[in-house]
Amino acid sequence: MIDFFHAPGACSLGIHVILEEIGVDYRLHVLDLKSGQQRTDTYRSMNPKGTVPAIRLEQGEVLTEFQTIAFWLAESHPEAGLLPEDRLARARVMEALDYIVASVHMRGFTLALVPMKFVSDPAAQEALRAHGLAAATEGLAQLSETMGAHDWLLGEYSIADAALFYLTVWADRLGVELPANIAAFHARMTQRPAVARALNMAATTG
Ligand SMILES: N[C@@H](CCC(=O)N[C@@H](CS)C(=O)NCC(=O)O)C(=O)O
Repeated sequence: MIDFFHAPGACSLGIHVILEEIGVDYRLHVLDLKSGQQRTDTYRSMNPKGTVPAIRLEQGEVLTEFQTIAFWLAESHPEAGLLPEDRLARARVMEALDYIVASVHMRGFTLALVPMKFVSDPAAQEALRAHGLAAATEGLAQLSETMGAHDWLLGEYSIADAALFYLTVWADRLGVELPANIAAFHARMTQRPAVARALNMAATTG
């Protein structure tokens, strides 16, 4: 069975959605990031980066990094249809995933949510927060262009939608207004049984 390391309110929500979508058996390990459980020796002996998401496979191999975990899960469960078969379409999914995680999350939302991790001066924190919010807003506008009139980011539902979903949850938390098509996407996502299960578990484990 897969062990899944997750924290309420973190980007690991996207991996939680993917695990529920593919319907695989997994053990949920909930970490409290505020109290620093990700930095304990026990956790770091498994994932030295001290981050979530992480998964430990049945054979003991540990996978970290959102894009890698999402790809591995989708690739291992082709019947779930979370990665297209066409090579260019698969590349487009990876392109979107990388933009969401490496750019919009790490260079936008992270700065807006936790500026205190980077600078101690309160005025500098405010400046960083504003910069992060602007980058997050710009990223969501780019993703809105990509989605256009489709129901899902790239037309067909994929692992990129699970990643976009956690951004929309963070936008809501920060009061960032979503472009209309992304707001409709967020509502559509919450109607999916897999997403509802992940959100319910987050509510009961938070
Ligand atoms: N590049 C990593 C980023 C993961 C990441 O930033 N995770 C955050 C939660 S959203 C985390 O674990 N933060 C804990 C910490 O920084 O102490 C990935 O793609 O998985």
